[in-house]
Formats: sequence, C-alpha cells, structure tokens
Amino acid sequence: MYEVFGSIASRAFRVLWALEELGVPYTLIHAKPHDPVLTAIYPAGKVPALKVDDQIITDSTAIMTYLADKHGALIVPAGTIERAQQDAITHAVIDEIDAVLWAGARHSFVLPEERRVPDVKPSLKWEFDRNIHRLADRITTPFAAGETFTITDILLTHCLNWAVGAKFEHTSDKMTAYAKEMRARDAFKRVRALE
Ligand SMILES: N[C@@H](CCC(=O)N[C@@H](CS)C(=O)NCC(=O)O)C(=O)O
Repeated sequence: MYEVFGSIASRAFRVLWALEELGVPYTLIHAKPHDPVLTAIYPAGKVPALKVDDQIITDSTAIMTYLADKHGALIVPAGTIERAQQDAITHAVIDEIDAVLWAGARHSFVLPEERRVPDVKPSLKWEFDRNIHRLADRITTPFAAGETFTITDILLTHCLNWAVGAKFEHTSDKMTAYAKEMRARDAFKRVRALE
C-alpha cells in the first residue's frame, strides 16, 4: 500500500492524480509542509513524500516517474529516444514553469517576511507568460509528450492550475484549451473531489 504525505492544495495533487490514473490503491496522510508526522520520516519536511515498503521517495516528479515505471503506464519506456524527449519536456516544465511559480510563492508567503522581494513578481509574471508560449510552440502533439497521456501532462496541468490560483496569467489559447481537456479526465475529477 502506498502512503502519500501531503495535501490536495500542494504538489501532492500530482502524485494522487498519477495514482488515480494508474488505478492502484493508496492512503493519503494529510500533512502540511514540516508537519511532525512528515519530518519524522523526512526531515526536510517538504510535500509530497511517498512511503513504500518502509522507504521514502520525495519530489513529485521522481515519485510519479517511479510509479509510472513500476506500473508500466503513463510513461514512455526508459532507454528510448522517445523517453528522452518526454524527460526533456518534463524538465522544461520544471525549469520554466514550476520554478517561476515557486519563486512567486516564495516571495509571497514561503520565505520569512524580511527576505521577500515583492517587486520581483511582475518580472516573474512576464517570464511565466513568455515561457508558456515557448512551451506551447514546442509541443506539437495532442499531449505534452506525444500521442498519449503521461505524467508530463499531470505535471504541466498541475502547474497551469497553480498559476490560476496564484494569479499568474498567460495569453496562450492553445494552453488554455489543453488545460481544459486535461481537467476533464475522470482521474483528475476524483482527486478534486477529495478536497
Ligand atoms: N521539487 C519538489 C518541491 C516540493 C515543495 O517545495 N513542496 C512545497 C509544497 S507544494 C513545500 O513543501 N514547501 C515547504 C518548504 O519549501 O519548506 C516536488 O516537486 O515535490
């Protein structure tokens, strides 16, 4: 049985969505970052974390990759050019979308107040829109990394949803249509219903 530590309102959403797509059972241990239930097993206290067979796996993309490889779905087989292409898109989303949103969050409420630089936010918002267009131009297939739904779609759609909540707007009609399609998936709706 997989134990997922985190909350729906965090990057744990990605892991829950992957588990729902895979159709494997899991338990959600509700934990905010640095909750003692989490720091007891993972001192950095970041969410999500996955407990499996007394081992802890951290970082949402590493967790999703592990689950997808293990269950043989939502990912291109390792050691192929196509997998390298998928990984490249995944890393681009982390570098150019997640990192920009995370910088916005850090300077809004994560860092100690005296370390926040609110003036950086307009620059981050500009960068976000530019990077979304770059990514939209790069993706030429129905899904983020090819002809089928993968964990890269989960990562990207989660970032697009996060951006709505964080008021990071973009002007790509293509990405808006893409996100709408991804949110229509049953597994996505099941995780939303956990809220
Ligand atoms: N790269 C990690 C980032 C994890 C992360 O930063 N999670 C946030 C919540 S979504 C957190 O725990 N923040 C608390 C902190 O940074 O101390 C992932 O993808 O899981």
